[in-house]
Amino acid sequence: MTDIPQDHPRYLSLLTRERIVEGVKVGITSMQGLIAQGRGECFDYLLGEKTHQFATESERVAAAMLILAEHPIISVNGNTAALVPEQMIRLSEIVSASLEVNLFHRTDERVNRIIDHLMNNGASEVLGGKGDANLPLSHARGIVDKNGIFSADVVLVPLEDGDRCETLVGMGKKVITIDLNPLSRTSRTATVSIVDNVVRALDVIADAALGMQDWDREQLVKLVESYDNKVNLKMSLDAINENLRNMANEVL
Ligand code: PTJ
Repeated sequence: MTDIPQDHPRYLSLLTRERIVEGVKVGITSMQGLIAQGRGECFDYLLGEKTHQFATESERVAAAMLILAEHPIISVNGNTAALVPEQMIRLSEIVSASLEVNLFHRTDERVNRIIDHLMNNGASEVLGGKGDANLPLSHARGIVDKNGIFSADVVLVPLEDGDRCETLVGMGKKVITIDLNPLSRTSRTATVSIVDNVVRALDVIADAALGMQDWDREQLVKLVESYDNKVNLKMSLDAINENLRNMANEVL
């Protein structure tokens, strides 16, 4: 990995980039994952590279939804495996969710490498290796585990490509997404769309879930029911607009 000096003004962003590159080198992340990361970086820049209040709100609702779920699953792809393995494992333990590898650019080799990578990072079980059920999709993201995503009631899908999110919602599941692009089909079709960087979002969800451990079911349901995803998405676009207006004013 390239040595990034800690005093570099873009240290965190460059470190994240290095992690993705390393993921490609060791066969965890797809080449297309590099492009996805670049698109994400661009939206993060427009958002001011911080977790906004609207994101914290959707992250809290995601936490409540995961706690309420009977069979929650955290879906893992090549980007999240490279960027946030420990955070995904931590969240899965706090909300008692299973981890499942589900890839767009699927090869059995990469699925197994990601499973091994998560196990080496401390996961006790990782689904996705069986691929014994199919979602109604014409690409490899449709290959899932019967006792995993196929039978889940709530699925957290960080960094998605749209199709599967729509299909899962169509199957009656609640879908929580983490996607820096509020305009993506994923963000527009999810039940809860978290417009935040996955490297920041997962710990916010996990910490929120820890803070809700004493809550009763009624309180959790109330929080989930008070949430409006469309209003939240609008707030993210308003934040980008305002940020751009401020930056334009600074130029002159
Ligand atoms: O590992 P695979 O084969 O399953 O492939 C994974 C990728 C991500 C390559 C695949 O799902 C894909 O091509 O996704 P897209 O269509 O490029 O969409 C990825 C979305 O994630 C885009 O809207 C990006 O803005 C967003 N994104 C990228 N990096 C981050 C992000 N969102 C949050 N945090 C990030 N770090």
